[in-house]
Amino acid sequence: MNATTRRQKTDPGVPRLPLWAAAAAGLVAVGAALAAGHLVAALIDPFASPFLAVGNTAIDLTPHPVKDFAIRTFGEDDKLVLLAGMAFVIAAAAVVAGLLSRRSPLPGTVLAIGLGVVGVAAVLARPTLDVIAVLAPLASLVVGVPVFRWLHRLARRSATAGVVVPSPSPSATADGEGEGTTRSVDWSVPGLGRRRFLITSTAVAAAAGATAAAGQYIGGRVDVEASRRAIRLSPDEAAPPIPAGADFADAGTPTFITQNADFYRVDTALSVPRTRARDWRLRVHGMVERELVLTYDDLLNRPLVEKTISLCCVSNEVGGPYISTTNFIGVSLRDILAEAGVRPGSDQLATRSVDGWTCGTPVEDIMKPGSDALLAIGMNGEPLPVEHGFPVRMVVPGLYGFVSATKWLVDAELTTFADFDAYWVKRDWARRAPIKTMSRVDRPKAFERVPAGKYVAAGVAWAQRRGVDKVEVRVDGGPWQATTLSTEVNIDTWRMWRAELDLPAGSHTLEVRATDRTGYTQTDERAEPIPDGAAGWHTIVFTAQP
Ligand SMILES: Nc1nc2c(c(=O)[nH]1)N[C@H]1C(S)=C(S)[C@@H](COP(=O)(O)O)O[C@H]1N2
Ligand SMILES: [Mo]
Repeated sequence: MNATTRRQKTDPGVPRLPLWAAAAAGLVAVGAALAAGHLVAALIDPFASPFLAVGNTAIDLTPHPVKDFAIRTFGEDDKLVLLAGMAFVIAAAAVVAGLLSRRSPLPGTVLAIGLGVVGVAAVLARPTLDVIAVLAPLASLVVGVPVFRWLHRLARRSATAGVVVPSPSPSATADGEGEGTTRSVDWSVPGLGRRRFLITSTAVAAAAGATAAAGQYIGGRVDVEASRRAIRLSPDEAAPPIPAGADFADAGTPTFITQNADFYRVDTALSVPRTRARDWRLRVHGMVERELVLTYDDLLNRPLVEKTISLCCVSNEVGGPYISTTNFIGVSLRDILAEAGVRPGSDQLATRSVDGWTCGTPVEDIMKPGSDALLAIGMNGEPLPVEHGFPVRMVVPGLYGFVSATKWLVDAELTTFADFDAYWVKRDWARRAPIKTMSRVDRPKAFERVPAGKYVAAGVAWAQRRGVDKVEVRVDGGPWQATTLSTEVNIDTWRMWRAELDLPAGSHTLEVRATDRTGYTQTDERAEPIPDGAAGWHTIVFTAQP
């Protein structure tokens, strides 16, 4: 602090910072704060990064219609959109705070402290973070506030550089010599202060970038891919080979087995949890005769079975894409619960992932003979892809993913539906959600133009645990006509259909409905995905051209 800054404080004519400098000071300081927090988080727990913690809390607090909209609109990019949106909001707040601080650094300081407090609260609110994780947002605070004030001071000098400063002797300002020059040294050369501010803020921004990158690198150093690559899975009981004619991919349906890279993904994880197989433990506890703690090797030492299963998401709209089919490799969850000994009265298995997501599954769906409920460790011969739950996830055929398919599984507690509400149940989704019998048109696509005359329409249907017995279509509300079904693989997978249509030129409507093996036929009564799955006939409007 020199005579200059002291005088500016008392001088009512203190010049205001240029807009760009005020905005830059706010932006760079907030960037430095987030970067510092990200690096410290990497050393403790990557999930403690203030940016991620705030994002995760935002996801948890988002009202479900908005979340639903995000999943529907952005699909698998929903998280990217959220992160980008958060970055935008934080940057905008930083710029606004900077602009409000053109005279005094107070508004920016208040914002920096406010952001730090939000970060601390977000970290404390994460169920799976240790208290020590608050060091990360605290690091943001400790860096953000002083950096802002420092940049502000520099910017103020640069602001003063271009204005006429009252000085005891005008010549002193001009030549920088003699009595009274100490207070004009910073702006004796117009533009020097501004250049210094530019250089400093650019350097701080670069350092922040490097710090954030270091945090990203260190946080990702748990080499989960190496852990995956080291694992070889050979099931003791392989799934029967997929028969010829199991799909009509040449007519426009998906392939029967979904490639791992194409398998739909739905979860609340902003950054994918990374647990090495050797670090993985599952605790089975609660209403059991004896607690179990299982390691990955324990699973490998059990009989490994392979089951072909179609998994689908309750947030799928009628006609939506969130269903995929894979050969899951895993161990029988029924056997594990039997070993732990489920105590009478327990009707819910509450499971939790390493990032704190929770799920509740009816015990009876797991314990039914032949339930095929799995602790899955593989998909299509490979260890689970990290985004699909590596090292271990749950799969229960016949139930939507949100009540059965916990990824990155670490905890399983036998409890009751009366005593525990899982993540989505707290957000108004159903406690119990068996998959509804459903069918979808894949060809033609909505509003497609197709040649008039003979035309092959095709799609998929599913009714896990029951099996698909019949799929019918109708054109323009006419009579329902039978379709040809693909070879059935098992009752827990989708089944493809194809139908030869004769289309006059013009605009048409195509509707589809499936009948499952209990004899139930889908009705036209529509239901929204919330609370327990969409219902109704998938309807396509398209045009046949002569
Ligand atoms: N840990 C965790 N597991 C989860 C979820 C989640 O958000 N977190 N989402 C569930 C939902 S809603 C579905 S539909 C399935 C999707 O599994 P997939 O992403 O492998 O297709 O995972 C389930 N398991
Ligand atoms: Mo889901």
